[in-house]
Amino acid sequence: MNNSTPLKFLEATGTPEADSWLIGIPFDGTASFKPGARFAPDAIRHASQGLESYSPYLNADLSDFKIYDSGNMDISFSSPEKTMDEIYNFYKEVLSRGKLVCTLGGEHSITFPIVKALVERYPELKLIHLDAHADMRESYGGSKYSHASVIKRILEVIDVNNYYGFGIRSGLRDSFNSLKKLKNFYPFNDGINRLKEISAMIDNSIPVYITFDLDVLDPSFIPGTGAPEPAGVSTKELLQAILKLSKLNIVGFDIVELCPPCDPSGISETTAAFFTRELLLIMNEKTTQA
Ligand SMILES: [Mn+2]
Repeated sequence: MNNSTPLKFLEATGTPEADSWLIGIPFDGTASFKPGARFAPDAIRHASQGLESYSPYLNADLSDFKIYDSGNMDISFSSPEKTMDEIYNFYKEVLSRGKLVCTLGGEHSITFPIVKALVERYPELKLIHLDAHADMRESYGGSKYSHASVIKRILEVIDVNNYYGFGIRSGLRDSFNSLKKLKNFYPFNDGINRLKEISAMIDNSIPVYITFDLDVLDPSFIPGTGAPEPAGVSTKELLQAILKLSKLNIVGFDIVELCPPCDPSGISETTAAFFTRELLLIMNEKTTQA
């Protein structure tokens, strides 16, 4: 951890003893199209200052919970393998202390080492994947840890029946053919509608992790992503679906692929901060009710 990030996410002013940790991973070392996700964690924290800590959608306030913003991980840029090891080791340690983990990426490759650490703690972990892209390439740009391979790697460490993919609308034919064989693959914008039925699909006692690639949204709502893909859902449509996650036992989530330099308007980082607030509240509320 370095301490060069004085700005915290909204009311995430807790100490390391807090139940929830918010962790920035400023990594974009495998970005295949537009780099810049390394700037996302701090951009999200900055944009959060323009939002309220209270969500009228959930009637909940971040100040009701203890959340520790641990700053950004001090990661290597020399090789993706090394970075993946650093992330895995860090999350193993944090999870051994029983923390819930909210991660601000960074590009999507960071999700693999997090899920690897999580599934060792929660073997029955279910993964909810929101994305425009399949991310099922065996390797890309010379690395099997590319952001374009993250779901391929994850399906090697979790039971494929524990994977739930929503909104995917881009990928190779082979990637779609592989995903279509899975029990819980809900592509295109209709898949986001199916997300509204998630509490009927997953029992509320089972640990759930959400990996939220912001490019699942239409680029007109969020132009600041590393690989924009047209014909996605609106912010409002996605919010309506995400609010339905509140019945689940969420043990962590990440928000990835924000590319602040790709959107000088700042709307994209505000949108990322908005969904971070909603998911933080959803994750913490369930814990409090339990
Ligand atoms: Mn994507």
